[in-house]
Amino acid sequence: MEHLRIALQKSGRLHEDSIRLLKDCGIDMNLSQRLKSSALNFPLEIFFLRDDDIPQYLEENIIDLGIVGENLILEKERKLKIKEKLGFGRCRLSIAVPKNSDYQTIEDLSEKCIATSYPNILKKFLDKQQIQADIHTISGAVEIAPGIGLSDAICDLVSSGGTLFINGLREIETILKSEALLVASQNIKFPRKSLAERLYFRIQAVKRARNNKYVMLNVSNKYLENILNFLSGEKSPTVLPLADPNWTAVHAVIEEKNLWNSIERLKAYGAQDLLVLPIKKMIP
Ligand code: PRT
Ligand code: ZN
Repeated sequence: MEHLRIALQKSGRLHEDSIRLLKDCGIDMNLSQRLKSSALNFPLEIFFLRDDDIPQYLEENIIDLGIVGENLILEKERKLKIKEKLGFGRCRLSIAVPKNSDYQTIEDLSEKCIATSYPNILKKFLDKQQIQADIHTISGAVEIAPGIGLSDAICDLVSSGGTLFINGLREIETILKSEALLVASQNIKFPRKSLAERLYFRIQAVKRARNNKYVMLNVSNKYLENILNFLSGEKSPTVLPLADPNWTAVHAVIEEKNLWNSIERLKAYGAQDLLVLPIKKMIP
């Protein structure tokens, strides 16, 4: 039987969340095999690779799907399809300068040297801003470049900002916001294509569930209309009678990112006894 082939990062910042995503999609795998593993309950082979190699393998059709940072996809400029944003591995690609330097804006870096592992993204950005600067490509430890006199500034990934701080650097410009992406080879052939469709369906159900919460509340009938009016912008709520005929239960799906604001509004409109539950899967 033909198997779909997906590549995940072997180790590093995307490894665990990528595995968790597949597990939440109901895929069981044997993690003791370090290079390649077969799912136990889905026709899927999982390859564990360095993230840098994944875009090329996809372009060459050696694998069908991969999970990598958007930063890498934009830098490598391979022919691929972006299928899903996955909501983890969030970071930004920023330009930073020594904290005691006079550089304040990107214009101040004209004719200066910027060290980076992202020369393509940086060049496009500088061209767009019509800034002439010298790009010095290095593959790692970019943050030490100004300190050892290799460059005037750096362009590197930042998440907490701790690395910049420790190295006496300060951000002056964010070029890109990035998160992990599910990417696909441009040319997945049948029957692997229909396996890929099955996996996309599962990933979407997991993503939707992660982005929403199930809220249950009770409301006195005199305030029910307020609550229903407020929730009408969300998914249609479920309305259920309670043992006390003057009270009603309302169940609704609420977006995680607005959750606390919504709860405060619901309370203000007369909701009581609220319960917020995680959703396992959400299938339209
Ligand atoms: O071995 P392999 O080549 O697979 O791994 P890698 O070392 O190239 O990559 P890895 O695991 O460091 O990162 C994989 C992906 O995670 C990146 O391509 C990004 O999409 C994403 N990601 C998210 C990050 C960060 N956050 C991040 N903070 N990648 C790198 N960093 C580095 C950054 O380069 C800097 O050195 O962490 C440092 C800054 O972190 P803070 O928290 O101090 O700001
Ligand atoms: Zn890498």
